[in-house]
Amino acid sequence: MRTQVGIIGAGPAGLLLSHLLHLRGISSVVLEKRSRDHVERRVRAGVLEHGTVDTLVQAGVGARLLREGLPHHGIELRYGAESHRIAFDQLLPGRSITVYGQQEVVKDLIAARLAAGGDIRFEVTDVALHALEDRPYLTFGGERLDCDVIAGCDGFHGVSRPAVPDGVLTTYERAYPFAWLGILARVPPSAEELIYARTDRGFALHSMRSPEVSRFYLQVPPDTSADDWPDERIWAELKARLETVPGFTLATGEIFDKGVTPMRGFVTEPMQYGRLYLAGDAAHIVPPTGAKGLNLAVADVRVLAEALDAFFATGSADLLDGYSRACLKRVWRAQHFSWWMTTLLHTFDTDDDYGRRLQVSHLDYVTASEAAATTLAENYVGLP
Ligand code: RFL
Ligand code: PHB
Repeated sequence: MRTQVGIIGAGPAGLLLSHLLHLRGISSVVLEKRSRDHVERRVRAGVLEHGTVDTLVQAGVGARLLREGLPHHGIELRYGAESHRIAFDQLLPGRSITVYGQQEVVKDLIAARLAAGGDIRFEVTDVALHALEDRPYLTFGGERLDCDVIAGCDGFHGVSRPAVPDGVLTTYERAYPFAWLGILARVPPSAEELIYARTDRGFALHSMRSPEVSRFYLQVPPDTSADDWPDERIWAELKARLETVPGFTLATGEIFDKGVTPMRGFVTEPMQYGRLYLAGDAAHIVPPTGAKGLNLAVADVRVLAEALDAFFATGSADLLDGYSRACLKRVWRAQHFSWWMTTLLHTFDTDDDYGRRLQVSHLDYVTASEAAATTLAENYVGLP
């Protein structure tokens, strides 16, 4: 078998890359180790930056997103007995975010690829990368796929990054001493916008998926299992962390999805080796507080698709050679923003009163100063 671009991973990065290449007349095959059903049900991100929405719409896969996605023009920061709105629409006229589940983006991309005759292999086993320096090929389940280029879009735990010889990549990492417990509940959202809440009991986030489904996150100890959190305990803790301002009551309902996510920042440099290009979580991850992971994956493959277009059209590898450099600027901005949001809102050490006062002072500043609020807003909706 032969294709121009062998893509490992049918997450947002791999699927969007395959679609963008198809629009440019470049062939690809996507190899995914999980089933289609599993990939389409995996509950993850929910916030799409302005530029991510533009990319999906321009690529012709945004019809349902425009119909069902929830445009948001601000977020709420809640701490002490105060709640403040960061008004994107006033600070950055014309820029907003859209709340639309990552698995819906994945479903839309899979449907578009299959409708166009795209080749996605689900449930493949033993994917391995070979001859990355010059004539790359992939093997899987007893088959061989020759390609000009390999795109490693297989997430943080994939096989692409470890296929690079030792000593080539430098990695940068930050671990956090807590995790997030995320749930989906069949209950209308209790507020129209996302609420990021800092409390002495830890961080909580109120988000949503639709007028009928709410999404919540709680800061929890890193070694927690979802089994430690029966529904009553989750609602009690969410109420304790979110019902902190007069007049706000949290509506509760049936919880139908629960998961624990570790919090980590990670970057690999460069994001390429020979004919292998890493994109999305395979190359970098962020703690979810800034809602940047999916958006970075989209930004990477936008750059990669253009570089591959130039490569196949003219034979010039200039853009491909500069792929990493072009992506890493945005990657590090997102790392910093995600670290900053995480530091601002989470409890690190319950005995650290000095640290707590610094957080509150910083929140007072962000909510009182237009300059500080604009910094948050422009990073949150996404830099150009
Ligand atoms: P993915 O989505 O992990 O997809 C990788 C795919 O590769 C497959 N794979 C393999 N296939 C073949 N062979 C192998 N050996 C393979 N190993 C792995 C996997 O099965 C999978 O299908 O990576 P991608 O495409 O780079 O996309 C990245 C995003 O998924 C991720 O950054 C976001 O979900 C992060 N994230 C958020 N990002 C946002 O932009 N906004 C948010 O609001 C947001 N919230 C979140 C998040 C991530 C979370 N979790 C659970 C990690 C909230 C949470 C709770
Ligand atoms: C979500 O809705 O899943 C979500 C929203 C904001 C974040 C992270 C996740 O920062």
